[in-house]
Amino acid sequence: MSSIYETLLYEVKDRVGIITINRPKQLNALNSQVYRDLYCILKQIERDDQVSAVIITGSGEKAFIAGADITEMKNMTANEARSFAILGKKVGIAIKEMPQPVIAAVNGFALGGGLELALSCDLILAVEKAKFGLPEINLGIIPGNGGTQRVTRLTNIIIAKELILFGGRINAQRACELGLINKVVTSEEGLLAEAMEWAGKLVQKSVIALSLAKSAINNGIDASLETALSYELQCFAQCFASRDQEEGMTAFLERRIPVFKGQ
Ligand code: CO8
Repeated sequence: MSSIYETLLYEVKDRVGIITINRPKQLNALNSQVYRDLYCILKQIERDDQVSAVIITGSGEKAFIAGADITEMKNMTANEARSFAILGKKVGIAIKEMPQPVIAAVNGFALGGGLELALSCDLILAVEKAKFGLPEINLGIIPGNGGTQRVTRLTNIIIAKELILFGGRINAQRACELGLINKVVTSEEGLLAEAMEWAGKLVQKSVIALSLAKSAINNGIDASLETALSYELQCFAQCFASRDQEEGMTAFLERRIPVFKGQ
């Protein structure tokens, strides 16, 4: 595995781009450089038609990401904190807007900005020992990269308040029961294999249909039902401008497996 990025490792395997946050000594804490590197790699992948799905994971055995980097944040002014949060927000928007689905493979602690990054992804798998939480309140701050909003939307307002006001941790099983993550993987070694299996299923699909489905869900969620249904309708119609639609339906009628080309 090689990388031109200071804080990340990146490799492509079977059309799946695997990004590993690589600051194991700091439990992969997110400093400005990580956010900048993540933004650049995501923008690079967005344009890469050889990559049809993405996995984000953390290096080392302990943590996915133990939050934003407290050493860097400690002496920030309010203006500097705003600029830092804007960097994080750009990463979330890049994940939302890229056509490829992004899977978070949570290999340990996913705290603060780490949980927020996972929740920006499309799907989340976690090892049994993973711990989730928004401990910002214990540092005299609040979540700043979507925690107050995404946790509330995925669970409900009182669960979000429990997690954010107490700043405690929950285990992977509870996170799954609350609807914060998709699946708990029992063996630690099996996490990347399972993430690759999920990604492997996704790369068989039409990247156009995947991106339109992702867009309809992500953009519809915050709109009124009427507006969201109109947007879904447009996305549905847009599928019919693709060869993949023709291939999918032809393959069905010819009783064969479709070969989608992302066109
Ligand atoms: N920032 C910087 N360094 C960290 C962080 C972090 N978030 N987490 C761990 N480290 C460092 C430790 O300082 C330690 O360094 P050293 O070896 O030099 O002393 C090393 O990683 C190992 O950590 P521990 O010794 O603490 O390991 P433990 O196994 O004892 O504990 C924990 C693991 C429980 C994960 C513990 O490290 C911990 O509580 N970490 C901090 C968790 C936290 O509070 N996270 C939230 C940070 S605030 C935040 O995320 C705001 C997000 C806003 C985003 C807005 C901008 C986009």
